[in-house]
Amino acid sequence: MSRGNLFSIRMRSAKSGGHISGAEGIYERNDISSIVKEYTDRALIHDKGAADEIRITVEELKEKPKKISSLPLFTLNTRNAEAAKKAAKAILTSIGITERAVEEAFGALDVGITMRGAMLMNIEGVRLEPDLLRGVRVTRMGITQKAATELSKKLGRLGLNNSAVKEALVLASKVHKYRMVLGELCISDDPNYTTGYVATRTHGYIRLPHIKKRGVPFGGRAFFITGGEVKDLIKYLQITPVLINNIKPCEGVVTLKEILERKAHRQP
Ligand code: PML
Ligand code: MG
Repeated sequence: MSRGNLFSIRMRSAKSGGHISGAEGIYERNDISSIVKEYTDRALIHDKGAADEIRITVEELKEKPKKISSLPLFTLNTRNAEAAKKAAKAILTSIGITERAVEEAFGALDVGITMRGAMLMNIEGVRLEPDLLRGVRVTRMGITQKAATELSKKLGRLGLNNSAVKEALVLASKVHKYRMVLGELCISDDPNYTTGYVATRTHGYIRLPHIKKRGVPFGGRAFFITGGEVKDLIKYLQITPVLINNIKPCEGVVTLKEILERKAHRQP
């Protein structure tokens, strides 16, 4: 990704007005037609049903992307939704997010509405995004070809080389680069995808298997944020182009205790 201008390619699809899927990346001009095909195919065969509306945006970036590393990735051995929630709570409260906020986030992700974007919550659980129905969609992020190959290799060793993991890791890595964001909770809205994650700058990206029961067609993301200008944060999340060019370790299954203890040895 060195020569020529870069393009943000974004897709979102809907059925009867409801959100079905989204995908996003930063690519070179030569890749545009194959990516548009890939995103269209994906929208047409989604587990949530075939979309009746697919919107694809191809836009040249006016700004050079900021290059960042991915968050390190871990998986916990959570066996059911209760264990996943307990682990999410332990990790998120260890950095100052209140238990109430984590409860609020789980509650809001469970009401049966899938927002297009993420919720923004302060550490007390108060919603701060200007549009409570749409949320804030993170856009203009991607991964260099070299880093993508490296990530596929590392995830492949763990049997995790799929687009759900890769795209969520890229998104979370962009989000957590911004200091105002303390933590994230994500539950997939795909009915067949039951692994969610929490992320923080100190702990990394921690996958939580069985966070929801198979067949549940809703989910979403909550970002827990601390003091600062919400409009600057939204501008960063939506507008600032970010490219992952370095991959941090991707580890297999670890214990919650290890995650909580490792925190102390990491640079925030
Ligand atoms: C989604 O795209 O709906 C969210 C995917 C979360 C991926 C969690 C993981 O397996 O790491
Ligand atoms: Mg999804």
